[in-house]
Amino acid sequence: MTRNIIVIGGGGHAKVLISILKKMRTYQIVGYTDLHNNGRVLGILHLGEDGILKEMRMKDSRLSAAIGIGNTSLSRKRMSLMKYLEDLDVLLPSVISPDSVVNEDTRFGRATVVFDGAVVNSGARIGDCCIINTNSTVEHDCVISDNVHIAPGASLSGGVGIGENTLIGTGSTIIQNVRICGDCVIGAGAVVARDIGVPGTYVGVPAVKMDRT
Ligand code: JB2
Repeated sequence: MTRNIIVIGGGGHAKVLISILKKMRTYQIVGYTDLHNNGRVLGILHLGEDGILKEMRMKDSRLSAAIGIGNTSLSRKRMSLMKYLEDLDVLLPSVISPDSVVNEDTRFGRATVVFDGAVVNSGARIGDCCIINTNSTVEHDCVISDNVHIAPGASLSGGVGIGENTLIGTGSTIIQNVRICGDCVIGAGAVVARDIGVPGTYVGVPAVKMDRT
């Protein structure tokens, strides 16, 4: 039986999420919420702002939502939106593209999304509200904390650990068993070969901390 789902946000990230939800055929997409009316997004209507969810939840005890905001400047907001939705008792399923590869013995938290072409290998543990973006790789036994964004094409070798709120940039590479603490930004194309224990922005090959962070 299909369930009703609301997409939170109506930008580019939401557009990709909507196309994946359509492919899954598990959910009926009722509409999207956004501060602005961006018009129809892949045919999906703007419902209004997030406040509308309270009324919708009262009418539908199994109402689900998927957070479709990936903008790095709104990363903290993703977590506060998740809390808001939890308080409303809205269901927050993980959304896993049928065109990703997710192997046996993997776990995903609430409101986590896995986009097309991503590979998540056995033993990986992924927290709440994470984005495993297009064509990224999370190898065996990686442990990813809450609100981590693995950007398109990034590659995590086996046994990597990532702390909360960290962004692993597009096309970057994290060598096996490396630990990266929370609140880091790993720049696009960087290669991280050693543990990072201090929050900040790290760029280059091998990745080094930028002075101003
Ligand atoms: O509190 C909010 C809120 N704050 C901003 N509630 C809701 N429901 N929506 C909110 N928004 C909306 O999120 C903004 O009004 C905007 O329409 C949307 C964010 O869209 P934007 O195009 O800025 O980013 P995005 O998150 O869709 O995509 C970014 O991140 C992806 C990972 C882009 O950088 C993409 O290129 C990238 N792939």
